[in-house]
Amino acid sequence: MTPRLSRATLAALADGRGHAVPGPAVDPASTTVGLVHLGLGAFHRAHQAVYTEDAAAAAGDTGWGILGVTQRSARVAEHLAPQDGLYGVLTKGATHTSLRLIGSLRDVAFPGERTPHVLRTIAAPSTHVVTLTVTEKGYRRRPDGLPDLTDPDLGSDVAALAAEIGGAPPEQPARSPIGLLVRGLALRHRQDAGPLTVVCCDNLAENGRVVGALVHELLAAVPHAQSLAQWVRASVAFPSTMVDRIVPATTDAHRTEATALLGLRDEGLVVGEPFTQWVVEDTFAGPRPAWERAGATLTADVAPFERAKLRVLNASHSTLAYLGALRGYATIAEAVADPELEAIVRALVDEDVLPTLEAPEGLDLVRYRDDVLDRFANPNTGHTTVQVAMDGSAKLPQRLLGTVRDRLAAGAVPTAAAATLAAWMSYVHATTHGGLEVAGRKVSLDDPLADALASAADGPVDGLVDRLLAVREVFGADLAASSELRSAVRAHVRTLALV
Ligand code: CS2
Repeated sequence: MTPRLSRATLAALADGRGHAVPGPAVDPASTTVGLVHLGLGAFHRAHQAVYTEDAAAAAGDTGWGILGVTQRSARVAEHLAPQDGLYGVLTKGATHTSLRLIGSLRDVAFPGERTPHVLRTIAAPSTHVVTLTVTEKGYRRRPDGLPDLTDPDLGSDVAALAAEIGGAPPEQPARSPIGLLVRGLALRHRQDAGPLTVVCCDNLAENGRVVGALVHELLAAVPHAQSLAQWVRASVAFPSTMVDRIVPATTDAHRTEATALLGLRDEGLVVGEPFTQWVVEDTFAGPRPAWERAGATLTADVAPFERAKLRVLNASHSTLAYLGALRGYATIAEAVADPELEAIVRALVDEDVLPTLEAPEGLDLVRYRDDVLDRFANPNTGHTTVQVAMDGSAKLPQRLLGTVRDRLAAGAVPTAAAATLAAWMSYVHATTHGGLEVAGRKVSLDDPLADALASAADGPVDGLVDRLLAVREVFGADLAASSELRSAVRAHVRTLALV
């Protein structure tokens, strides 16, 4: 059996016949933790961890090791801990595959009983940055943006926070990412460990501002948190960022390919396309990795980049995911190769999205659209329609409904954007009514609001659009009341042959 990747097996390999895989670029043994990451999924490992490693290597910094925290599944920690945090990034281009190793992950934790360790690391004076990729739904926000205090996980963290502000030791297992973050901030405040920067790397519009507001709203709901809230206002920065790299789920085929290249088995392997981009608002409260030396753009204003990326790339992605899955395509590459679907996506971008955007400096939006479609067409990432289709109720408000609102406000009917909503509604209907079959596999709805959506989708099909538009968590009261939007979505649902 091929040995497992770890510091020891890697060293043995290098001493012996060696291997052709580069990295890690930093020496994991001499790196200390300076950054805590919440949400140790594949995306972080293929994106920010790579930038952090390259920045540390370029600047000769040894203080930017990462403590990666995974709350969704203990498996990630189980995969990475025996590998000393080492893992590979397999880059799948249209014509070229490469593998490199990353060593910047110094420690991995599934909070549970390691909660005190995570909180103490957030509070350590040597930690300066907390990054987050916990997905749109991970923030437990209500549709009005306030923290959902009825969420039992968040509720449990708020109770722990109140006790900790009163002097209790930080021991109760953390259950929500935002609760964990705020409890870490509370300990840092208590220990007077200095300023901190919280960098949201999720696909949320104005993500830094959103997370900052969420933290403050949460503190406003906790007794005796005034001095903590004041400290957060003065000492914690929440820059916005735009993150971009297509990172499909790792498959056994990817693992086999990586094993052949490395000569070691890697249970932490992640996969990405060659393209990668990170635009970060340069408003840090303290030190940060020299990410600009790794190719990131540090700028005063991220909003135009973020908006263009969410509205062009992510909205097109969702459109291809829903329409593609409905047509039985397994991958985004197959979906975009269908000329009818490509035309629908181009219409979305040209007719509804571009009129709502201001081009970020140096970016030609038409070219950006074409580049995005080329990236989707890469046949080797294997990014599935079903993966992108997941969590639509949390994703669409961020990537599509801003466009819809802006178009309606400008007096235009967002006919093309309505096609994406119709595709989503048809997908919700199909996946909750006996399941949808995609490439021989039954697909059911994977969404934080799955139950509510399933009951809304139930009933006479000609009322489907009305019932789904009435789901306030997704559409708010304004879009539910828009008769223009309703008719446009209905017309598309009809052409999708549902009604
Ligand atoms: C995708 C994104 O799964 C999805 O919803 O649209 O994860 C997308 O691949 C990334 O945002 C690309 O940067």
